[in-house]
Amino acid sequence: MQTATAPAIPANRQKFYDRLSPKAMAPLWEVLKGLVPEQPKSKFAPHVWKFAEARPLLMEAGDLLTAEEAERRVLVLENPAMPGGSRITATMYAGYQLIMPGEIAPAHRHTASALRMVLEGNGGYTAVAGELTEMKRGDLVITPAMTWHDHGQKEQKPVIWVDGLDLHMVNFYEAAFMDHFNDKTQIMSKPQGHSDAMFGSGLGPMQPFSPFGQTSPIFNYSFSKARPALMQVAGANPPDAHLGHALRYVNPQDGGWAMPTIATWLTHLPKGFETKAMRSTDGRTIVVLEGEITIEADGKTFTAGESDVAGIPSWVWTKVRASKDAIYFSFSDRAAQEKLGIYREERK
Ligand code: GTQ
Repeated sequence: MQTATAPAIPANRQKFYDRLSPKAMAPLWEVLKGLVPEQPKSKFAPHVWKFAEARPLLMEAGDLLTAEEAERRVLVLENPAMPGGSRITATMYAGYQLIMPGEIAPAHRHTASALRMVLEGNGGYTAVAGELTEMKRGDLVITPAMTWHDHGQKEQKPVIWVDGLDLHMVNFYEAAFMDHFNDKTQIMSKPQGHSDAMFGSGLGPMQPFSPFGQTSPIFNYSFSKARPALMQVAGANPPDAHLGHALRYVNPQDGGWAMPTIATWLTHLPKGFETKAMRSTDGRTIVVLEGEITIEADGKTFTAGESDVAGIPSWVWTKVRASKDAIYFSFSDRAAQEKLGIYREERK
């Protein structure tokens, strides 16, 4: 757009530029404004994906191919401003994943960190680094970088969750590796509940150790713990004007975000409550777990109900209103941005 309004390049300058390009050089002054913008202007659009539309398509995919054939049977949530980009926001990948009864999504590992927000189908499981965890609606299950993980469903109903991965951040740095395990499932070396017992009860091992580096050693933040905590806090305190009632998922090792790149938190808004406008440099994804919200982002209004997913780009003024008592999960690249010292927010 800047080039459209920019004055034509004088012939002598253009001649000079033409001599630069064969030498793999270019004049900064032609591109400076785009390289160093005055403020973020996201290329991405705010958008809501309706679970009622996604679910039947996901089930059709279930008929088309097995989880094993697909490796991961996922409908990628494509930001409408960048079809084919496999991005929900600038840096985050998200998708609805389906496992059919009896299926296994085979074990692999990769540099990208992953989270799952479980929507449907108790009885599904994820195994991470030799430990299995059952997946129940609202559970946040995380897969630290380079840990073996496989998914499956033992019961007679489909399992569906939302995947969030930092793979675009990893790919941006051209730092991505991935391996396949030599078997469909990994060997279980720890009993179920082991990580939670060791790290998730307000206690910790006497000899400090961090099995997953900078990622939290708790890999299932269960909704059965998170929901009552959120509601108890909400019952005892007034909501924050911009955040509502919000609690973040914490790495018990250092008090920081649960994942080194991805910030995750849980919000409750009482029916009728509307947050004040806020904008921040992180690109945010919302998964509605209960009730219904209306999101006003960049001057557009979207409604998101249970299991719907919203993508909100960087630096757009955003307000959220609860049309029904609502609980929703959010993830964003804020954790990475804070480490890089670039995160900013503004509140009205
Ligand atoms: O479950 O490991 O949606 O590797 C995309 C890539 C899920 C996974 C995705 C993956 C996974």
